[in-house]
Amino acid sequence: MYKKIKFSASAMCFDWLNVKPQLNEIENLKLDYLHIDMIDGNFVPDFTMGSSIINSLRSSTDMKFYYHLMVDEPKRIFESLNIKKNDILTIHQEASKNLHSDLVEIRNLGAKVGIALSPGTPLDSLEYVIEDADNIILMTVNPGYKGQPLVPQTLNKIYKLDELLKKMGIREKVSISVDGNVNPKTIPDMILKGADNLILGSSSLFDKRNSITKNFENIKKSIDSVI
Ligand code: S6P
Ligand code: MG
Repeated sequence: MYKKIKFSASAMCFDWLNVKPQLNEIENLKLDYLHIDMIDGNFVPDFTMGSSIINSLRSSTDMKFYYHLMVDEPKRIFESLNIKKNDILTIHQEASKNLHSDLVEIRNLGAKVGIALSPGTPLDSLEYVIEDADNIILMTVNPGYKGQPLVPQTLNKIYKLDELLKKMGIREKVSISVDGNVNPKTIPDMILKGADNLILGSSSLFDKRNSITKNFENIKKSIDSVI
């Protein structure tokens, strides 16, 4: 955490031939979460990490895990994950047939409860579940791939969600994550609009032009420019 902003390193953006040193570097920087994207080839047309890779990451680090399930009927795979207290388990509003019941199940597993919205999904869709969440991911790109351009309309969505949570008196309880093209150019506006958990991928922390440590310094500098 830096100036009340939390940081999540997106494991999908690891250089897979160089994972251990990268993981060590991230641990040394004391980032808040390792963000674990799971994709099932159905909700979005690709695949990422399965439970064998994820659970081997789990046994290599004490970092808190922040699961982002881009998976249809996500409750099918809850049991395959080695959930620990203080992990966040986030499912997509669009992917769950019985969203509220799945959120209750996440709570019962001991994880913090997260709901993700793709760029085209309105905030209204959270109306009857928002009180049950600890975290909302506003996708700022369409789910599925790293290195995509920002969907600019999502910036206003951050502001609207921040206002809504304040109006409901639950802003302190529910954190707002942004996911996709989060980097020193986009971060200042995202923070001014209300984002407080930055999911860092190929355009920032894993930008190959610099080391992870140098990239993180640049991310912090971009935060200094606004708060
Ligand atoms: C995308 C996924 C994200 C990405 C990350 C990529 O479906 O949810 O977590 O891994 O956002 O970051 P970038 O900087 O490549 O857009
Ligand atoms: Mg993600």
